[in-house]
Parts: sequence; C-alpha cells; structure tokens
Amino acid sequence: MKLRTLLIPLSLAFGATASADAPKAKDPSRIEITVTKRGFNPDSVNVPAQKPVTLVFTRTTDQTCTKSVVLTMDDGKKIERELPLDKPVELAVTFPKAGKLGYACSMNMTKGIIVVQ
Ligand SMILES: [Cu+2]
Repeated sequence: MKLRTLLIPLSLAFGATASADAPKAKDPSRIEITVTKRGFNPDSVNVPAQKPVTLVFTRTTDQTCTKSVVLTMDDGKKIERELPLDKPVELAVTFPKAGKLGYACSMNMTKGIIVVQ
C-alpha cells in the first residue's frame, strides 16, 4: 500500500520530464530550425520580443557547410553554436526589441532571418 502511494508521484515526475522532449507537446516558445542541404528550414521565423524563446537547431545532413550557426544580436554580439549531425542544439535567448536579426553559417553563406515582433 505504501509503495503504491510512493510510485504515483514518481511516475508523474518522470512523465513531466519525458513530455519536455516529446514533439507532440507543442511549446510555442520552442522554435525548431532544421539544417538541410538546401539551408535553414524554415529560413525565416517569427518570435516575440522580451519573452524567452528557445531556438532548436538540428543539422540533418553532412552535405552542408553549416556545421555551426552564428546568430547576430541587436548590439552586434554574436552567439555561435556547433551543430553536430542529428543532435538538436538548444539556444535559449530573449530578444529585447522588435526587428530583424540574421543568423548564418560561420562563413556567412547559408542565412536565415529571425523576425522579432
Ligand atoms: Cu557556410
């Protein structure tokens, strides 16, 4: 009897952890961007200003130069992340104000846009 009362809260805790990774739990603050051989997909995303968002980059091909992504912020600060094959890379960021920001491969060839609204 005691074991059962213990197990229920535990399974709830595990359930919550698992759903954070489940694709069906659509979290609007998570923005998924895939790197394919054609480039970033989508290559333009809309995000809200002054709210924390998580950009999730996943490179799905080796036939690309985009093995890292560089995001340029309003103040010119650059955030760079390596993109290992098939591994989602999360970039948590809060954009302070509306505008358009660019991100690109480290050679600035493959490009995408973030529209902050
Ligand atoms: Cu490149």
